Amino acid sequence: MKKVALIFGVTGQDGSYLAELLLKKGYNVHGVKRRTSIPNTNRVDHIFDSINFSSKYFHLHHGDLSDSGSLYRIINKVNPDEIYNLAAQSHVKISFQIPEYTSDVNALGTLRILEIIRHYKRKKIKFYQASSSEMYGKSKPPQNEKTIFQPRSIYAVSKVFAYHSVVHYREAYNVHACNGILFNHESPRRGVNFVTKKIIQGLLRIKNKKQKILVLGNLYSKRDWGHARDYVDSMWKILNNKKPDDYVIATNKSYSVKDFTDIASKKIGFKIKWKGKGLKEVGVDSTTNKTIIRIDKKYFRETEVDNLIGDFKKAKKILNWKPKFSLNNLIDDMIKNEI
Ligand code: NAP
Ligand code: G4F
Repeated sequence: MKKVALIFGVTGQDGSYLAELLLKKGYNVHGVKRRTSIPNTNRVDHIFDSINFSSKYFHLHHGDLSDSGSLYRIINKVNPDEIYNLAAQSHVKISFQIPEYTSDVNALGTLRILEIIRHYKRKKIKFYQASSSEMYGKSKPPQNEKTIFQPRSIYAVSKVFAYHSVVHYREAYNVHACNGILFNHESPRRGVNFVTKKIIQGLLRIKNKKQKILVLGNLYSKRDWGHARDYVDSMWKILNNKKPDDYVIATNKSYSVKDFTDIASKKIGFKIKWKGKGLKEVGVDSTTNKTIIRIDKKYFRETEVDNLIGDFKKAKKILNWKPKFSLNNLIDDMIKNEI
């Protein structure tokens, strides 16, 4: 009998890679997509037959984390062995603008699924929650499973709620529920308004004379960037370990947004000279002497997370997980696919 997995957020970056991984492992994969006015399945179209709305082992269902009835209906219909909750309003900056919606989907959405699992009678469902390094906020690096959460955005606050709900359902109701505390991970499928994708897309468009300037926010925050392909592998390992638990998934290396820009621009064929300070700082292409990068305060956050470095020793020891992609390989992969 094939195992059945249900992925909330299957149309997102991670959901699409996870669906591929589970199909390769022989699962029957069901995914939940929300209703949108234009198609939102481009990341899974290659495995999904859009005319029949399903393929042999891959099926899509309409649902929404803010709609308990849809969650209940889908879980009952699919009768899954494993649920991966990757659905979220996942943009930190946007959570400052839509805090109530972000909390409803990310925090209460997770609780809604857990509550259905708690009362589910047909089998014991395993549950994976997409927790985030953003929860650490102000806590000094390196961050591990014991580091306290000091969230700096409603996105992070909503993820802290979801994290603790998972721990609570595990302890109070014996639900096999796990948190993957994933540090930033990117890929060719990354959303266009996250900084890595924006930098690579912007620089390539400038190179091809389709865009004149790349406008960024804070160049000095540091992130621990891995590849989404490596990270979905950890999700499966976390959920399929005998004892349900919580794990940090990271590379243990951190680079600033400026470092990332420098590495990517060199690979694309620019030699950037930085001039000026603060909002007046600019990146000048040494070959043409043209300013190709400038700063705008609209991309700054009211409160920033300055430095994230994940200590993934626990995942290495217990799950035998470690990242395969370096930052260089990640940037190469993103550039190659963008071209
Ligand atoms: P993503 O590309 O933004 O994907 C988010 C997914 O959630 C999409 O499929 C989206 O649907 C869906 N979604 C949004 N609101 C929904 C709702 N109300 N009901 C149902 N589905 C909804 O994010 P990602 O980068 O793949 O990240 C996956 C998860 O990991 C998220 O929970 C994120 O917060 C978390 N996380 C990400 C990172 C990272 O660096 N990537 C790190 C730590 C944690 P549409 O396609 O229709 O928008
Ligand atoms: O790419 P970002 O928007 O990612 P952020 O805020 O770190 O969040 C991502 O990682 C989290 C894990 O830690 C996830 F939970 C979350 O769902 C998401 O996937 O921004 C990275 C850094 C920030 O410090 C931001 O201030 O880049 C800085 N930045 C500078 N200029 C910019 C820009 N960010 C964006 N999005 N756009 C800019 O123009």
